[in-house]
Amino acid sequence: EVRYPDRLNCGSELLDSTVRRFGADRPVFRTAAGEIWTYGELRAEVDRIAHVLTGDLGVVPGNRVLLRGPTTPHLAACWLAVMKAGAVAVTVLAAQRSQELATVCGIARISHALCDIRSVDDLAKAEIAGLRITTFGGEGPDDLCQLTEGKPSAYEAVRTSADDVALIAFTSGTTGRPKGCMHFHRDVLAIADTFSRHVLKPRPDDVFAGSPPLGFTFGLGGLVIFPMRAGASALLLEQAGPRQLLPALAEHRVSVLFTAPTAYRAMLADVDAYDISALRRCVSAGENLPAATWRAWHERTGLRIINGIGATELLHIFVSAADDAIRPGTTGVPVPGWQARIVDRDGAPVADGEPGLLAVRGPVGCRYLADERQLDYVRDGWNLTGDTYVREADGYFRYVARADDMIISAGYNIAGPEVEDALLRHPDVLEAAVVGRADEDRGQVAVAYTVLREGARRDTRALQDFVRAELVPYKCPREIVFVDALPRTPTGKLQRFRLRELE
Ligand code: 3SK
Repeated sequence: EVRYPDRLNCGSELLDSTVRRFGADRPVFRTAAGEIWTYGELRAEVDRIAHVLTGDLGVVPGNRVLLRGPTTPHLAACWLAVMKAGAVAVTVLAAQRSQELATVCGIARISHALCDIRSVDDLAKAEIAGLRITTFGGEGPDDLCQLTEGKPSAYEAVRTSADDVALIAFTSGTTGRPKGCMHFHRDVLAIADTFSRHVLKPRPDDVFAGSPPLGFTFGLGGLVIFPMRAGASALLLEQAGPRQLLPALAEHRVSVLFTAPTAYRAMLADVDAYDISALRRCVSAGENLPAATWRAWHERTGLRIINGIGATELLHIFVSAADDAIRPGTTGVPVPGWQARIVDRDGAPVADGEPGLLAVRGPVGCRYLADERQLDYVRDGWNLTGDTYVREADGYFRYVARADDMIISAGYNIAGPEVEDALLRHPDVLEAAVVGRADEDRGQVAVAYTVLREGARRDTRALQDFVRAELVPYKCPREIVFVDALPRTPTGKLQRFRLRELE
């Protein structure tokens, strides 16, 4: 169990305490352009911003501050300043547009925004009543760069309670209507002191990098909270697609990588061309990691991907495994500090080997802001993640599907991810998504939306024969639909419901 003092400010813990433990001269953030920020420089900038927030902008503890922009040291500094000022950070994705921003601001009753000058147009267009927008990275008199000038480079963090809300993370899930998840100051540290400390085991000389943006808690944890808790540094990339990641890993000697299964798969095409010998930890989350991708990455790089399941509701990863404990094709075991079990729709435990709903509890819990869906997510103190899983006899948790993604065909259950995994073992297939189509005779049949590797031939029969050779024939997709890309959320999650709408 992780325990914290009653008075706790996570921004101060991550910054001031780390400086005390490791010194101010160590690097904390790097950029693709070669910029390096030390912990001391970061602290000075964070403290100046905190002065602007509480002085010029009149922010008081508990005010909600929207943060928006590409992944940069300045955005991270703004997040830390909001923490130290005792305000509540609402970090949104640079990809979110005016309508979504207006919805988020309405739900979270946001009073202030700190926004990268390059991302301000959509926010300004949303014309949100009562919202005070301050830009950073610009030149005008109202830009943060001007406002911080001359401000003291020391700021005493507000003595927040461990249970004060520190951030509201929005999830639209894979289906729409955003929900705001409130997380406390202690939650921010708890994800570092559970998953990062016990599974990732970072070292102060590690260099972290990855693709998830800071508006997605996968990225906030992997690129800010975990490296800073360990006294390590992070390479913050504004462009972090598979094409940019590989050269960045090589050039900056990255040792810890956070990205999604599709990125690992896409990087396989070019990975041999880069020296990624500094890499020692590869984390995959955000979506199920197909065993085929795990094996291909291992074969090519010798690295064992740390798979994990996390959720915005629970801030970060709660089931995972590292090193020799990894079993490809499973997600892993509950992270120390967490408990997990499989239940049926009434909440009763399900036997090992049988599919059911994943239920977890631990140091972080789901707390939706003013949303009745809280009652579906939390039952009897257990968080129901919406995933169907099997707990194997050895205690490992194996992903089956999102609970509403099971295909039932002539009485047989078909888990889309199992068929996708089989398709991904074919050398021509880059991405696959398998959904159900209504069928008069069978109730549903499986249809596979497939993205081929460049130059591969569209051969439906060959792919169906391949799946039939890998799986029991009733799981073979009735139709293969070839597409250029799969629909995804801005955080990269597959939107199967969009494919189902096409059926
Ligand atoms: O949503 C997810 O899948 C996720 C994964 C890891 C860490 C955090 C999150 C939100």
